[in-house]
Amino acid sequence: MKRIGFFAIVGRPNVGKSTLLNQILGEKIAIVSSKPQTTRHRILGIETRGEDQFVFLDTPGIFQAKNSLGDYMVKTANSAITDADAAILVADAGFPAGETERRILQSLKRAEIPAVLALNKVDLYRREKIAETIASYAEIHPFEAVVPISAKKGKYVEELMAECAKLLREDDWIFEEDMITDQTKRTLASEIIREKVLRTIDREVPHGIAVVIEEFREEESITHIRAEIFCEKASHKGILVGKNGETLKRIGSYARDDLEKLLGMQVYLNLWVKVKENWRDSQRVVTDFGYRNE
Ligand SMILES: Nc1nc2c(ncn2[C@@H]2O[C@H](COP(=O)(O)OP(=O)(O)O)[C@@H](O)[C@H]2O)c(=O)[nH]1
Ligand SMILES: [Mg+2]
Repeated sequence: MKRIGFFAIVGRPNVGKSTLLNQILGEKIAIVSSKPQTTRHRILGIETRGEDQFVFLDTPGIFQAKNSLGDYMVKTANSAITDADAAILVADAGFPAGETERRILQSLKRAEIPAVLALNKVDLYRREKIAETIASYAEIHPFEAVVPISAKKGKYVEELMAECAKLLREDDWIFEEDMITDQTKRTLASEIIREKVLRTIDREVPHGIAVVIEEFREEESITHIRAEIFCEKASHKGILVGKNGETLKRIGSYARDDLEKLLGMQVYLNLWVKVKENWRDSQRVVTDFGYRNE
């Protein structure tokens, strides 16, 4: 008998939700950086094992939105919760539940969605500290299970999967057995480029970045990609391009490595930097850049 389950991966920004999803799938489909609010879209990851199909929804973290882009991200995260059969709350194993976690747990309770708690980054803390965190969470919510993990090191992720398997329901699968995501190559490409900007550049610049793929042309042994990187200020453009174009070159070759892995062929990558003043405040531009709720 086939089984399926939809799992929303929720939690505050930067706790390791996207890292966990990539680790489960053994493929990189969600970008990861040390900056909060890296994930903007809802990302679907599919893992099919034997008779079981797990569908994961990686979400932008839940936070206080300050502009139109933030509104889109928080809406996306909230709608993933209501679409799911169960939730995986990812939280830092070194801290007790905060305001954000409590709010998420309230909405899970309201929607009557069972939750598994994944206490992440156990590689950073002592056993006693982790035990304290487990106890503090157990007090505030009836979790189906609490699993300390290290998403980055791939530790105890199988234990977490075993707990998720208990929450599957008997039903037909929705996706083909070999499908791992619903994202197009184009979207994955623009996300990879955005990840490299996030990882290359410090300060406030990366938060105001959007990447738009202008051309994506696959030939037999090479893919041509032309992308525009939008930033919010002329001064940001200067930082992105760098002296003699060096920073942009670095971003480009870093991105090309991953793109070639993703596409399994040579990539010709052409990057341009453009300024669109304060685009995150404009509902219209945010939508144009592909951030729209159905
Ligand atoms: N030490 C440690 N760092 C982790 C772990 N999992 C994720 N991280 C790091 O935490 C940061 C945020 O990860 P990300 O997956 O983008 O978090 P998200 O915003 O919740 O999706 C990145 O720098 C990751 O490398 C872990 O198990 N241990
Ligand atoms: Mg993320």
